[in-house]
Amino acid sequence: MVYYLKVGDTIHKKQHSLLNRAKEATNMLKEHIDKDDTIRIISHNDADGISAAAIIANALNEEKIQYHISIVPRLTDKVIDKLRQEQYPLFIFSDMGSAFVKELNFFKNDVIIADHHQVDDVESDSNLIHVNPHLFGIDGSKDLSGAGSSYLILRELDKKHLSYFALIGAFGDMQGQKGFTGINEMIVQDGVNTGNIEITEGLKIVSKSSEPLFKSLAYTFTPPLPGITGDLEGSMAFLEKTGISYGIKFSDLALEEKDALMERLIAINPDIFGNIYYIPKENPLLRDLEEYAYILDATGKNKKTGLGLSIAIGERKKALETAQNIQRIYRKNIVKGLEWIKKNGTIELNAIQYLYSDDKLFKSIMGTIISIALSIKSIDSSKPVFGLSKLHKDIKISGRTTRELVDKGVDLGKALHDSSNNFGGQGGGHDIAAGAMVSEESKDLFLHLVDEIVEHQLNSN
Ligand SMILES: [Mn+2]
Repeated sequence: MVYYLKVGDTIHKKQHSLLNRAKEATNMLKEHIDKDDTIRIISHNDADGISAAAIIANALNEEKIQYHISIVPRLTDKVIDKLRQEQYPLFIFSDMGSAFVKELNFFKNDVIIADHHQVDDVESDSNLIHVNPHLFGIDGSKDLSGAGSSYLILRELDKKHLSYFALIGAFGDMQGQKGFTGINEMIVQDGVNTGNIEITEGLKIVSKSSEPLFKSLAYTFTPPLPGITGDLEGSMAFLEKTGISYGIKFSDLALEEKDALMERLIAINPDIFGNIYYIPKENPLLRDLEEYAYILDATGKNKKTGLGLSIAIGERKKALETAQNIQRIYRKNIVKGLEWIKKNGTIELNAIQYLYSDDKLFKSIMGTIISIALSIKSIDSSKPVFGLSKLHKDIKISGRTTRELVDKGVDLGKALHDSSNNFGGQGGGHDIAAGAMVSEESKDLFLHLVDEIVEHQLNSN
């Protein structure tokens, strides 16, 4: 008998398979919890990775289980070799690990990978459980974050109240800005059902009650407000024209001023009005999930992941103050980076464009500034863009493109994976956003190979 699944059923089936795989990981984790084992956690240093580690840490705290966390910028053979010497009965790799199944298969003890980056075609051994949406045909760049994957391995341990961290991770990886889809939607429902998330409609601008309005607007990087985003003077000029004092905080505006501002901003970008997801019981600075993600992002990008993590496991007051200061500096640097891009532009090859800087200031924010520059159109988006920065004797590459080019066949994760391997480097990630590292001397040849690969991706689609 032949029968056809409707689209909805297919999606449901994929989600079901993913949840089954997560269940296997839950069982493995449960065994170690029951034995009172100390658990080793390795996670990524961005907002998603910190959120992923925080979900696991909060869950283990509740179970009174000890753990040891390392937050790293990327997984390398060297990191893995070192971890392999350690005697922990269970290793959890969150928001990373999927590209290293082959290496992690060599671990004698148990391993769980909870990731959402692209996967290699490698079978996992019996003591390794690999949770990743891509394994089941679900798009991990859109529908589930690394924190989401980590949440799924804990969800059935009565941890649905931690679901909001999965969404903070999703926001950190630019997944929720236009609404949540797929398995992320189910996670939103978990948060709403447990009373940990509420949803309201409003203006999606940042720091409404902590910064003067012109900064709130200029530091609103998503959704983009061309002419205002990343441009403090542009923001002041806009407010002057609107007849609103730029030094006042949004939260102190009169109702009719808020309405006037909303109308003018919606005319620039309708996405500025939309769903706001918030944690009702949380401190005002962290209440909005998206802003929570931006604070974690700022700590991660400034090598203060310990601070980000401690906030996510409950530290407030001084920790939050420090994080806020770090965020202020971080935002200023992003504005500087955007000015640099505006002034210098990109260098075009056939199918890609790139920019290069050896300024230390930009090395940790390159990916962020090229994403924003694309969105406010200070970089033309018709070709994928690669930001290169110097890191000791290596070149770090961040690639970003648009959903339109992905639909035309572009896959940056694959392009950077294949090209960097060719030069003895490492790379990978998502179709729309990816990263790599190669040696300085291979920079030009590497760029030409990436260019050829992307050209081929576009032609063979
Ligand atoms: Mn991630």
